[in-house]
Amino acid sequence: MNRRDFLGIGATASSLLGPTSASLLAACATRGTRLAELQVASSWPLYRPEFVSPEGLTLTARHATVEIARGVSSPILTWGDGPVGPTIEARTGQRATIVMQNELDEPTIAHWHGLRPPESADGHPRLQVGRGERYVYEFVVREPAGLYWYHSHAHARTAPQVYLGLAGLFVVRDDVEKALDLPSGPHELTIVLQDKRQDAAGRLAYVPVGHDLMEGFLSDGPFVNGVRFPRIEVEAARYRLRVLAAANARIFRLGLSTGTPLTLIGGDAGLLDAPVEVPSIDLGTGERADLLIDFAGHEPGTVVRLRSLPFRSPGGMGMGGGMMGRGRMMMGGSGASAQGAELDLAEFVVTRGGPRSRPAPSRLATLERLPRSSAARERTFRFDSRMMMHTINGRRFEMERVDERVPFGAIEIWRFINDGPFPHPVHMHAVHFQVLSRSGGRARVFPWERGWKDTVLVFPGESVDVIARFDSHRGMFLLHCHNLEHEDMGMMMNFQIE
Ligand SMILES: [Cu+2]
Repeated sequence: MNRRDFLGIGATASSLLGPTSASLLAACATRGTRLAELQVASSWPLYRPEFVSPEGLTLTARHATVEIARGVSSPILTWGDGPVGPTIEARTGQRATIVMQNELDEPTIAHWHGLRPPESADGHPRLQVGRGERYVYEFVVREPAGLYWYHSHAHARTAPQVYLGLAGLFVVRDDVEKALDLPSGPHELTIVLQDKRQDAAGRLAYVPVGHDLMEGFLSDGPFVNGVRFPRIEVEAARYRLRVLAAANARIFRLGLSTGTPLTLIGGDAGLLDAPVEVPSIDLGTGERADLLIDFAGHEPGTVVRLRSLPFRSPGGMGMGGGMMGRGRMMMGGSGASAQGAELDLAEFVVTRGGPRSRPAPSRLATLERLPRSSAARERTFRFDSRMMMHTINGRRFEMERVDERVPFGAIEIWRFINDGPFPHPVHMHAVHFQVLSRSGGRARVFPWERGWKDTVLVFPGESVDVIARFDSHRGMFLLHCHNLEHEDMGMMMNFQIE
């Protein structure tokens, strides 16, 4: 990254968000601690965005001010009325006709993460539109039932725009899912996990400096559906909890304060073949988990916290290779807790008895497996971060440069190698993939990586092989790190399916 870009990020953010001086930030951090206690002490209900159809939908990107905690308002960016966008709900096979109208003071574009629309509807940053302009999307939703999402893919401005609210969920339903009779209606919860910093007045503050631009922008404030540490009232019944990790840089190790295992039924791009019980699930930005959680047997008044459990993350700043353990470790008054620090995200409060829980189905979906032997070729992508540079195979993103050419219909193995000190959630547009293997580092494929995926976490020292069939559409698509600061700073490349 050159110096002009470096200043560019800070300067644009500050014009949107106010003063940036170090002393003010330090003061905010001190007062922010008290603010945080206040906000946690009187938690705010979960924000539940409205459900909308993808047919004839208009999403207007605009500035707004909304309540993000009890008595705390903040300027945000939004595609609807709230701190996350409306939830788009579609059936497999349904046609999406969506107008994205830009009323921001800067360019933007929407990308449908996990869907595989044609190039013209994929939200490549070269398609971004300026204030007062619109972009029209037309595509068929061909994906299986799953939790997908949409977010800004603005050129070098994805991080601030997503952070400030330009993200929403895209739920796809199909007959396979319907036949399973999973918890639905009020017993299906969809949530977006993020972490955010606030200034002394509680307003969202996005001012990345120094290490924020290397590790990514980490914060100590847990936000769920755009609201700080919300309270989610539940019956003593089984729930389907569908989770998107959408922080700028934080990786969540999702678990419950009760220590109850999570029943995992789906991942990024649909259901697994069978449920699996796990103590916790690691989600990097862009990854999703479909869970069953049973509150049956809990007395009214019981509080169960959804939390990110502590884990060791290499690459943390000045902590001998990452911090471990309980509690928060503040980094230089910046209002951040380290990657891997424990963080309470939301609380479920059991308010009354509920219907008797049915057991989880023993079989879910039938998944086609792509064997390693089916691949026509392998390609290697090395992700590295050093000297304020984030690169893939030594290069930063260039808007029009085609870095790889893949024949239409080919099956290929793509190997993602992390040579640097920070984790990278690697995301592919245009395809779903299966994770074949992971060597180095954690050296295994996890249960939540056994279905179709579009994003995979690659920790330092790891090499992860994924396999995909490139048969959605011809055109130019993106491979990138979904750490939003890494992405904005160029850890992204184009591949052409031809
Ligand atoms: Cu990255």
